[in-house]
Amino acid sequence: MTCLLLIDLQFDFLPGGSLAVPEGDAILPLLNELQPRFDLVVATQDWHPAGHRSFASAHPGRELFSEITWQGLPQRLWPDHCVQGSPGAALHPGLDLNRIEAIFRKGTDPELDSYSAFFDNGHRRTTGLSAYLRARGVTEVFVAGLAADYCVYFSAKDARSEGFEVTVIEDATRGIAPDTIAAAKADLLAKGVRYVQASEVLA
Ligand code: VGL
Ligand code: ZN
Repeated sequence: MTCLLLIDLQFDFLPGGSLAVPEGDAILPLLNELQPRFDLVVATQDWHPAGHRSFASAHPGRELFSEITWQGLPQRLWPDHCVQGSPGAALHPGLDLNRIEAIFRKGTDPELDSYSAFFDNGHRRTTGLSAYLRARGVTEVFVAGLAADYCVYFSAKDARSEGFEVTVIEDATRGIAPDTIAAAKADLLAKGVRYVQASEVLA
């Protein structure tokens, strides 16, 4: 069983959103074309309560995009984004939702960030995604969406450490910055994650 895991295709991560990933909207048609090639399609939503600790606005005097230590973990300070129920948190209508069997929400703990679809950044709590995928007989997870250097990266890393075969569909992702995109790819390749282009999946 193969699963396509579609990460955080929400207005706030797309051009015009508060934490826009460059060209994030360019991958939507490709993601729709890819979906029928998989046994199962699952999506995630970054879903923060207002005033979330990953927001720079929750740390007066700290600079936007700077990195602090919070609860013993490195924490980058983001613009307010994906606030629960806000328009920016909605999945983009350009993404075909009909084949998506489940949507896993993450980042709901007000004090702790969660880049990965599987665990919060401290690996303190599971989202239940691993158990769900295993119960559905999934052995191979393909990851696509946003952002290549944060939520796609951490989701692929956790999927691998949870024992799944993992592939990142590289041209079906976009990232925030070239240096962190490259570092994420190098680390995932070293951990046994495969990288392919969408044309290889569609062939
Ligand atoms: C993400 C930063 C903060 C992501 C989520 O979806 O990659 N990045 N929250
Ligand atoms: Zn977030």
